[in-house]
Amino acid sequence: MTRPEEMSAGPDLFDAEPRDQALSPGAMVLGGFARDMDRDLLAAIEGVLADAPPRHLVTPGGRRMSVAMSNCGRVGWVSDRRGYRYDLIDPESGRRWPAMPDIFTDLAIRAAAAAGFAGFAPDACLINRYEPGARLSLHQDRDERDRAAPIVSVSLGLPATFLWGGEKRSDRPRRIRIVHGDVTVWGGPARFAFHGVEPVADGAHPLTGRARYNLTFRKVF
Ligand code: MD3
Ligand code: FE
Repeated sequence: MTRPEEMSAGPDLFDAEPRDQALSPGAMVLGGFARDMDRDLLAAIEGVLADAPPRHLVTPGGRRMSVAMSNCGRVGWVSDRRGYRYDLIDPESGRRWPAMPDIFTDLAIRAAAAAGFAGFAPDACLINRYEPGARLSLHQDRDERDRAAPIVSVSLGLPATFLWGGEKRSDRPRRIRIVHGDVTVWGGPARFAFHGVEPVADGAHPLTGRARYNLTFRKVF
């Protein structure tokens, strides 16, 4: 894979860290992997959100999430006072979730393959929209029935700091800076690590304004 900035500048002489980073077995940051598709991805996100607007879900404990969420694909992740689940139907509209745009599916498959997970076939894409101050507290993603498939995460817009912990909630998390266009893949031994997102700092991104988007591709069934 070649990226324009590397073709002209060679290695990242001025970066503190390499752009592709193996974090641990099964966990990998693909720095800038989605950058050259950013406008097309954002247009596709807008299309999905026009059909299934982002909403602040309520946790089973009754707390309103600061992140606004929506979904596309065969199934979507939802939460309410009754619990968390994947549902074929958007409870807001009573209709099926919007189809997963081809540009999403293609990107997810390519990123998974680049991280060593050939044959990834996502059936769900959760779309998270963060405004400044929004955060995601430490959690595990364990509602997916397919435990072998990785999760692919695509970040667009304002930067963020991922918190990436261990198998136990009490394991002290590492902080990982993630910027526009970065893609991360979590599978194998990293699949059930605790993780979260620190409150997004205020700012404005040229393409998204005061917002960060994260797409997570999952194989649920
Ligand atoms: C998975 N979203 O929606 S995944 C989520 O920035 C979620 O909105 C993050 O966590 C976001 O459930 C992006 C980041 C992530 C980090 C570490 C992981 C996912 C992971 C470790 C294991 C499994
Ligand atoms: Fe998660």
